[in-house]
Amino acid sequence: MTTVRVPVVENILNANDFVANENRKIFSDHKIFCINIMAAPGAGKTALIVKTIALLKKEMRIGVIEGDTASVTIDSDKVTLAGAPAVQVTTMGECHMDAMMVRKGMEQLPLDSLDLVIIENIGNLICPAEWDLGSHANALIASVAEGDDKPYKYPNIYRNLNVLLVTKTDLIPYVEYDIDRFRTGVELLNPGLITFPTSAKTGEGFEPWLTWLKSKVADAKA
Ligand SMILES: Nc1nc2c(ncn2[C@@H]2O[C@H](COP(=O)(O)OP(=O)(O)OP(=O)(O)O)[C@@H](O)[C@H]2O)c(=O)[nH]1
Ligand SMILES: [Mg+2]
Repeated sequence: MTTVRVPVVENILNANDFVANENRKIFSDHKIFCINIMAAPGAGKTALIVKTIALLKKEMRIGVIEGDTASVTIDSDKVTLAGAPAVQVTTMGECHMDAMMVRKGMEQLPLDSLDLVIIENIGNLICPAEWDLGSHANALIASVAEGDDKPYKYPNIYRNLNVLLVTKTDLIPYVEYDIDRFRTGVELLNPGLITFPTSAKTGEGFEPWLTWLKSKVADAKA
């Protein structure tokens, strides 16, 4: 059987990339650094975002675009409570966000008064990998509770990343997790990928992650 790339799918992706490039330019024109955070459901995206806001909000202004498959405000409420403006974008069951959804979210954020925009993508290790949202960086959160074999089983999402956060490191004593096996799998797919082991529960590992993020925000201002 031969595999053909269906033209209509290609057109949709091309249209998405066009809007994504516009989004990136809008962020850049506002001197905002935008990061797209992807992960499996429950990996700890919101917990990491909330902790990051708590530790950085005195130094910079952060806005969040929260993607969810259903119209619930559970995550955006947590972000608002942490002290950052949050916009809820509902994908109506779709397994990923696209650039148009991000545009709608951007339009509701006070871009003139922000330094950093964080997008929390839909919890999924397959669909989000295909879609450029117009961020400046793609991040993946891989919690230790998911197991050390994920780079081998979900390779695509690891290929187009700029930064990787290994989260819930406080759980390592309680789960079977070989960080060397995990890192070997990542290295095969994305050599030299910058990786930060962190725990949103204990705060362990946040310092290097925040230093990296602050340097990106500073670069966006230059
Ligand atoms: N022990 C531990 N638990 C964590 C950590 N980070 C998050 N959790 C817990 O993991 C669960 C899921 O965390 P969330 O931050 O909601 O995960 P998420 O990726 O945003 O989930 P979805 O948005 O539903 O895909 C919650 O019960 C958190 O308290 C961590 O570093 N250590
Ligand atoms: Mg969440």
